[in-house]
Amino acid sequence: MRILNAEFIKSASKSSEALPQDFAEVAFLGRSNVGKSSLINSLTSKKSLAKSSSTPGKTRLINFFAIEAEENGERLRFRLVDLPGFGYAKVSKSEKELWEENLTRFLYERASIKLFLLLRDARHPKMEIDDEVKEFLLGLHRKDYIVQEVFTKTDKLTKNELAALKRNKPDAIFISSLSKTGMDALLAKIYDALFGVSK
Ligand SMILES: Nc1nc2c(ncn2[C@@H]2O[C@H](COP(=O)(O)OP(=O)(O)OP(=O)(O)O)[C@@H](O)[C@H]2O)c(=O)[nH]1
Ligand SMILES: [Mg+2]
Repeated sequence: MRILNAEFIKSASKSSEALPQDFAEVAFLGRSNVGKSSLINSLTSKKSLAKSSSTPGKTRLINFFAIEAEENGERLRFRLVDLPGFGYAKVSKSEKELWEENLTRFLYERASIKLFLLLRDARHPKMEIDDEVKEFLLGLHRKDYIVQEVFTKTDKLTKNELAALKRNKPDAIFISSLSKTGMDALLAKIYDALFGVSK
């Protein structure tokens, strides 16, 4: 699959502000600073489509992007959804709780999300919070969706470290937004989850 065009549509702070569920969606989840927004930019080859920053907590809203793609001459449309990172400490407790409540409700209600990409930092593959989020996603009360782990920032690992991680996580996808690796594998996964033969 090849992405032809990508455009920002809108931001929402909660379900009630979200777009209608009229396209299949791919959601990007992960701890703050793990590289969600950067990955959206790499994947779409648009440098500043999603706002990324070295300061954690950059993305504070649910951001929707419209995608036009092509596979074997067939035109495809879907959306990418950039989400605020979890584990970001520099907001007040009440603000954090409200976010979490809004985000949790959004994830429960948003049946149009067919693929959850759970991003994990390749340098810290065993973080408990990431395992907890994975369990949460697997426990959503609906069918017909996929949870895919994606290890980010693989450019920061040595060849041997990366090989070992791949052995440990045979089902994961490994990407670097910096060196633009893993994009084809991820695009193939998105195609499969949203438009594959089983759909
Ligand atoms: N070396 C390296 N740095 C990366 C990569 N992807 C992202 N970064 C850097 O990591 C930092 C955070 O990236 P973002 O894409 O803003 O992270 P995010 O997950 O969207 O963060 P929040 O919006 O705060 O949740 C930025 O400084 C990026 O340049 C990567 O593949 N390799
Ligand atoms: Mg972000």
